Amino acid sequence: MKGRFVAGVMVAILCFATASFAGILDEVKAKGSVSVGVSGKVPGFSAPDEKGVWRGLDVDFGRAVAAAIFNDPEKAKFVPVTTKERFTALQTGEIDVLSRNTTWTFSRDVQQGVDFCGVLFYDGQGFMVRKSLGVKSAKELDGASVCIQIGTTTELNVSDYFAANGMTYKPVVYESADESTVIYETGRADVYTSDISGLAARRTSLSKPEDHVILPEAISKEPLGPAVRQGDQQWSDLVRWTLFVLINAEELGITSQNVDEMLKSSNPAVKRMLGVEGNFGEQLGLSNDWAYRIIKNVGNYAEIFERNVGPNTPLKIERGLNSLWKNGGLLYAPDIL
Ligand SMILES: N[C@@H](CCC(=O)N[C@@H](CS)C(=O)NCC(=O)O)C(=O)O
Repeated sequence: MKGRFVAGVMVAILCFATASFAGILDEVKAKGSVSVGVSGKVPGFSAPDEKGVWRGLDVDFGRAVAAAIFNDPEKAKFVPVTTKERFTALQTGEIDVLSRNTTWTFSRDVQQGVDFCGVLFYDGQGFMVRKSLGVKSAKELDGASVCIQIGTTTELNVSDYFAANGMTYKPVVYESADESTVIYETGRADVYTSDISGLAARRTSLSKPEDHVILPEAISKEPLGPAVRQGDQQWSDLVRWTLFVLINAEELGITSQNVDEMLKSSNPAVKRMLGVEGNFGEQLGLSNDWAYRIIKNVGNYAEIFERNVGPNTPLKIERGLNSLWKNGGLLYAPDIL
């Protein structure tokens, strides 16, 4: 009896151990797609276009992860999640990766069971107002009504900023982007506050974008990046190194257009990245051409940036902080060595 009990316990332990070894990558491979949590309402970052095709920087990051695993960016399945529910969606396994203009903060990293995998877009919080108000600086916003999305870093930053400047404001809170547009367009709030990239995005969806101005102040740091559930190192490494591939590919001059040519490069860094030398892909649980697949299917960081948010898009965002370190920006990725 005792022997049977011990054997039963052993089987249970083995099953548990096997189950816990089947990490997210194995699950993703088994289901044949990666679930990517996005906003869905931030043009340039994540939103379906007029044909229903998902577009945006956050979307393309999800596609890069799918390309690394499946050599097929279409294997990324986009799941809209609200600001409030995004971390729960990650913890419950509803999504495998969160790629949703999400700021890396201490409490999210340490308390919420979330692991940030780097910074995809360096941003700051700003303010947008109607031009007709004649406001030129955030310091002139004393007494204003400000629309703020709940479950965001925006809430605390705005309260800190007004307090630090001895000003008051009337918060008008909302849960979804659709509500916010109505609140702001109908004049229930004087000011719209969010990440500056989010303001540029929201402005494109207003009835007369040219009637609105983004004020010059950035009142916070908003390092926006992809996140995964804490506790699966292999998965976290895969997502982190997907981001590093995008950045390093730009630095090495590898693009979706020249990547086949680059397979013949004599530069050792290029050879390692493209899997011509070494077994870096295998070490991640992927094939050795994982980075080639990312670049071929989705492009490098510059291509993704220009296509979705750059000066030739409706958002018209300059590279600025999101330039490579060599060009005076903050994009700096460790090497594949
Ligand atoms: N980066 C901030 C703010 C993110 C955020 O809330 N952005 C808003 C404004 S751009 C948004 O995604 N709205 C669209 C939506 O909820 O679908 C955070 O992580 O808390």
